[in-house]
Formats: sequence, C-alpha cells, structure tokens
Amino acid sequence: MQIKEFLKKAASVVPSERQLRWYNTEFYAFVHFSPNTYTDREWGLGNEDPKIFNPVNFNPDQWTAAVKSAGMKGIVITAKHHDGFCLWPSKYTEHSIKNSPFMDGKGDIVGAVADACRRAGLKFGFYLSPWDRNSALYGTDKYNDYYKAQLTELLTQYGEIFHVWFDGACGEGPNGKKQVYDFDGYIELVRKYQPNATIFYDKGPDVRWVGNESGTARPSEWAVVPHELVPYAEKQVSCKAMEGSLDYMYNTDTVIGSMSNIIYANGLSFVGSETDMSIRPGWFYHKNEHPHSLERLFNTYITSVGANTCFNLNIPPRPDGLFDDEDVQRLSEFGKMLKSEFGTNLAKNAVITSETPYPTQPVFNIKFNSPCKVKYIVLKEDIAKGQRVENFVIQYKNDFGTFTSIYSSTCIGHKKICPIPQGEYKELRVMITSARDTVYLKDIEIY
Ligand code: FUL
Repeated sequence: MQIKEFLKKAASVVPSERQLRWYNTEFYAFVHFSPNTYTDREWGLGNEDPKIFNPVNFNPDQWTAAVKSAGMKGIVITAKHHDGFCLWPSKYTEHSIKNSPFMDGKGDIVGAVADACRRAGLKFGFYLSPWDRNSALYGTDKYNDYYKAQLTELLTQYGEIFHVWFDGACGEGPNGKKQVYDFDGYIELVRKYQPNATIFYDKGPDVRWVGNESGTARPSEWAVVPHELVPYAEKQVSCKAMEGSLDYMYNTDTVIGSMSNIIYANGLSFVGSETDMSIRPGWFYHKNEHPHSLERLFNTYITSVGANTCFNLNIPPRPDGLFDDEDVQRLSEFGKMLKSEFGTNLAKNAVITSETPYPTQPVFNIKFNSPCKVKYIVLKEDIAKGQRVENFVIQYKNDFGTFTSIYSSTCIGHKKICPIPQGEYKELRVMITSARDTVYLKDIEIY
C-alpha cells in the first residue's frame, strides 16, 4: 500500500466516547494506601497483620478538598495493592479492613472515598492489583475467579466508576507461583458493569502507561499506536504499509506511534497514555520523604497534560489517614499556579484567522489588538476526527515585518502546551508543517 494512503488511514483512527471523556479529565489523583503505609515499604509481603491498619484520623473530605485545590478532577484509590489487603470489606477474603481496628472492623475506605468524591463533585476510580502476595489461590485458575469476584464487588457497590487501573505487575504469590492473568475476563466485567469507565492497562484497551514514573511524556506522544503494543484495544486499521516487524517494541520505548514505526505495524489502535507520578519519591507514605518542588510539579504538568497525556498524580496518606500538611500545601500552591498561568485565555484580545494552502498545512495568524505578554500557546486537535498533526512551528513577526520561528515540535493531539519565549507580541502564527491528513484544530488558547 502507498504510504500516503496508509497515513490517511492512520489519521482516521479515532477514540471512543469513553476515551474522549478520559482525555477531558486531564488531571486526577492516585492514592496509594495499604499496610505499606504502616510498615514503611513500597511492596508489602502479603503476610502483614491486618491489625496494623488503623487510620485513626481518616477523613476523605480532607483528601477531596486537597485534590480539588490543585485542580484535579478525580481520585483513583488502591483498593488492593500487591500485598492483597483490601480497603473494602470484601466477602472473599479475611485479609481486609474488616479485621483491622479501624472503626472496629466496620469501616470501608473505598466506600467512604467514593462518597466523598461524589460530595465534592470529583470522579471516582480504583486500582485493583492482579498481583496478590496474600491469596493462597494465586498461581492457580481459581485465583482469576477470586480476582473477578473482587472486581465485581468494586464495580457494583460504589456507584459510577470513571477509571479502572490494572497493574501489569506479575510477581510470585505466597506459594512461589506466578499467575496467568485473565485480562479478557477482567475487561469483560468492567464493560458489563461500568461501560463508561476507561481501563488502564499497559496493553490496552483504553489507556496505556506513558512508560516512566518521572512525569514525562514522549517528545511525540501519539495516541494512535501499533496494535502489537496494545493487543486488548480495538484494531481500527489492519493493513500493513511495509513488510517488517515491531516485535522488539516495548511500552517504555521513546518512539512508539511515530511514522517510522507505524508503517511496520500489523494494525493501529487508539490508546492514549497516562502519566503517573507520585508527589513524593515513593508511592506510599514514608515519613522521611517530602513532596516535590512546585517547579517540578508544574513542569510535569507541561510534559504530561501539555503533551497529549493525562496526569495521574499520587498523594500518599499518612498512617493516621490524612494527607500530610506539606502535600496539602503543595497541592494548593500548584492549583494557584495553574490558575495564574492558565486562568485567562488571552485569545479574546486577538483576531485569529487561518489560511489553508494545503489541507495538511494550515496556517493560523494571531493578531493582537495591542502588544500582548504571552508565555504559552495551547493547541488542541479535534481528536474525535483522529490525531493528525506531525510537525508544527510557532513564529512571531519581528520589527522588520518578517516571521521568526520561536518554537517547533511534533504532535498536538488532545492538548499541546507550547511554552514560548516570554515576551510582548503583536503578531504570532502557528504553521502546521506536516500532517497525516486534513488538519482539524479545535482550539488555540493563549496565556
Ligand atoms: C507499579 C506498582 O508496582 C507500584 O507499587 C505502583 O502501584 C505503581 C503505580 O505501579 O506497577
């Protein structure tokens, strides 16, 4: 097949309604909470005594207030981490909150957080680790039934779920065996009980991992990726452009959806990536750790939300069940900074016109009514029609009346935040220099 024809097909790979909703969520919180919070570990062993779990000051309204202060739109809680301890009173195990001193074993952290999210207008989702170092069934077929029974409890008892986070980690269980996970079966259950929820899993179907935990999307973070990488996602294009193989490709590679790769793919799917990072070095609370600087968090926002991914920022509660004051403070500063940087769209002070010499190379002219201080140009493609832009440049008109490039990059997708040299500009232009097919830009925002 002609490459050009193939690229047109790639351009027509589109997200589902649930993926579009997920992209619009943009920024939400992970909460890692388990016996690890009490043992100072990152991975529990599975033999922890449930009696150590006792968050005496637990108040999910404190969590939601902090999360909202940063401008986040939801919470994803670790209902069960690798240690197998359940933060809800699951019918299927004794290794849970029901055997802890917390509320005399009558508590339900998952339920309380789901309710608090609803009160606060936040979305609610959960992480349920397939790897379970406690269950005696782990490593046998019966474990998949056990996991599915727990998944069903979470999918049916806590109202609308926006995001289900499947961790691909697969270590040994208490009997030294590894488990063959039944992801087809897990996915089927989520679709059955929560058809609007997106599913995070490295291999699809809806959202994949960005490939690192340091908060940086790829320079070209395409949501249209080779199907080999996301076999659980719908294959929307099944023809090959070139003979070859991408067998060597891995989910942490720096180049995934770029043209040089997809021409060898055995099919294409739409699966955007999520950037997950913790506000502190660890996923769980450790008293000797402290939150990252405001600058680090803000830069991560630019390299995640601003680079065609969503940002899932983890906040670990302390053993007493509250977010630490330092984290609460940092989240509020972060929210204030996001508001001050992106609160007022200056596009209203400009006239934006477009020229389309070629459908794949439109030019957008931005003329300000008077010289305007600008730091960022934010571009958004109408991804409901597919992700198409390959390359673009931003230029400004200098005092001699000629245009000079000040920013160039690849990929736009849902959102691209372009930090340009700070200055006063009279005239700017965005030139799309190459695209896979006709470009549909949904929005140009100026800050
Ligand atoms: C990983 C886990 O092993 C970490 O503990 C953490 O939960 C992270 C988000 O995913 O696979």
